[in-house]
Amino acid sequence: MISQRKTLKDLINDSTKIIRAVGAHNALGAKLVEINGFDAVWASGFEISTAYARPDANILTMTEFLYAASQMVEATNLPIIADCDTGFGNVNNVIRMVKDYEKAGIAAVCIEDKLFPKMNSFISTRQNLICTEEFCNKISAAINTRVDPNFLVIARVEALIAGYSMNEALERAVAYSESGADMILIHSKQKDPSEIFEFCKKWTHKTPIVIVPTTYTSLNLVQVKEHNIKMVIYANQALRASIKAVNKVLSTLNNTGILKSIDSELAKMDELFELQGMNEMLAEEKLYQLMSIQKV
Ligand code: SPV
Ligand code: MG
Repeated sequence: MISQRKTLKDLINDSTKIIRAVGAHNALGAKLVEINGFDAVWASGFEISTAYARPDANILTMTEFLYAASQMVEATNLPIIADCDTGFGNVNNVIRMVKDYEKAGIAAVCIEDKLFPKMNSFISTRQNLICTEEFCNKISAAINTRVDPNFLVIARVEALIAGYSMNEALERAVAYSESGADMILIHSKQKDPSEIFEFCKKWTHKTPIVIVPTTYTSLNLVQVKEHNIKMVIYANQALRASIKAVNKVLSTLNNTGILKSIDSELAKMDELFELQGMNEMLAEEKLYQLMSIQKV
């Protein structure tokens, strides 16, 4: 757990590296992110909410989000970056959150400057921000509460999502950075990356930038590098891919009534045993059987 945090810190300190994180909602999702060679897992509030079939609007509790993120810590060696929405309330909730997420072995938490209860950034209603001072207090509280300095606090700026000016976004990012945030996540819902690029060009602070290019999908890694962006989060593509795949298979099966018609669309059982760690379990079982035979 400590080394998962160290891994993330080392990646941030490596100036040649762009960190690529992928969203997940459970241990299996995190494992698939790892197997496919990405650097970190984003314990996405949107994904976890969707997995409970509940809106991404602080309907789930911190305990449910933390449980999902903790399963990911156990399942992979990758650093887990936990989407903690607004910090689940005010400064008092942030303090509890940091204590619990740090104890669970999470590498980083991300909090956003919206009013609690938050609303997903792609819904056009209720995108209200809290005032800069109050959010700075939340960041200070998070920084002062952490025990391990490698446990990172990411401050997410929602000003562009909420329709505020570029200046407001920059001023907020400066204030959050000066309150001790380790990274600044600047979010945008535009279809092209121009406002993100503008933000990055105007960003003169050393605090590294994180983006979530859900809507500006043409973005490539050369542009990311050119704009000095340190981390890219592909927040929900894995879950969206799986929903599409499951719907396709179930609709074919419903139409044909023959399992053979969907065979080629399915992962092999062996692949699932591998993901479960079945072979390691059987090897261990055998070892302990041998030990007890040797004792008699
Ligand atoms: C999430 O994945 O929960 C995020 C990213 O916060 S977004 O849905 O783009 O707001
Ligand atoms: Mg979220």
